[in-house]
Amino acid sequence: MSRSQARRGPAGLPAWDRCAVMGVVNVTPDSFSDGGQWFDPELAVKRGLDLVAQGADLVDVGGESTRPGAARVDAAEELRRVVPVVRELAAAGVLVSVDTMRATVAEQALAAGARLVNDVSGGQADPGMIPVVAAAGAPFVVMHWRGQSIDMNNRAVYADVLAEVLAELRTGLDRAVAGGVDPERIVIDPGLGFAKDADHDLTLLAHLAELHALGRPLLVAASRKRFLGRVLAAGAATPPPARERDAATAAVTAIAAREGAWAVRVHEVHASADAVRVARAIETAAAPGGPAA
Ligand code: PMM
Repeated sequence: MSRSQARRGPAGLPAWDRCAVMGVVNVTPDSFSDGGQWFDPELAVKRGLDLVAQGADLVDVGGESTRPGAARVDAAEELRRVVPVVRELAAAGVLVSVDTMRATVAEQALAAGARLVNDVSGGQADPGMIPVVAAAGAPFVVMHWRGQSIDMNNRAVYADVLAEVLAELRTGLDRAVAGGVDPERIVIDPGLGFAKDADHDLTLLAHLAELHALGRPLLVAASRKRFLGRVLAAGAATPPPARERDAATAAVTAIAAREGAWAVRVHEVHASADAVRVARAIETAAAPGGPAA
């Protein structure tokens, strides 16, 4: 599959001629990367609009932290956090994605104007999710996931991480399609940091192009994650904090764009928006009849 074929997005969303940038707004008190910063709904809406001004093509709104060890929030609280923010951003013309493992949250967020359901469990956490997504005809992210965050690090055991993630993603895809989700609307995601240690994440990034074997658009969400902290620590005991990992995140964005990812999911949009545009310009230059021709 060529890079531009691989980059084609899911049915039901606009098409971009480059890797898209999904900005993150976590309406949570406790996310590892930005916990508490956008917990107030007004600030969360403002943040979403700022991310669009910085070049985000979509904004992913979530109300539940999935950091390793995180406990779940209840559904009522998640709804209270997410739905008003989705509604306001959608009303302002923002293309909104909802980051949730709960069918009720997905359903109400779609009714409030969300256009994409980003479920880190790929429909495994809530048996109601796939029917809701199928009935709504919504684009759906199926991420590689082995269980809830509370103990996911215990599941970071692989003989061959690439082969196992590919096989488990294929199972996730099949599960969604069997439940009535249009395959053309499915996006896959290797789930960096979810039941994976830093070496697993790096191995998956080294073989991103092989994930195109699944024939679906690819979302890469490396932003500020632990593996970047470990790389940047370069052997020192303490990694830099999450908010000091944005340049490293933009480096992954450039690589993901080069490898034909459909989109990257990032907390700080500016540098990644630049990176995807530079990657696109280089791709154009490489094509026959490129800019110098
Ligand atoms: N990671 C987080 C949250 N949502 N969604 C997808 N599709 N892929 C991911 O890797 C992913 C995600 C955790 O990061 P955050 O708490 O900083 O948002």
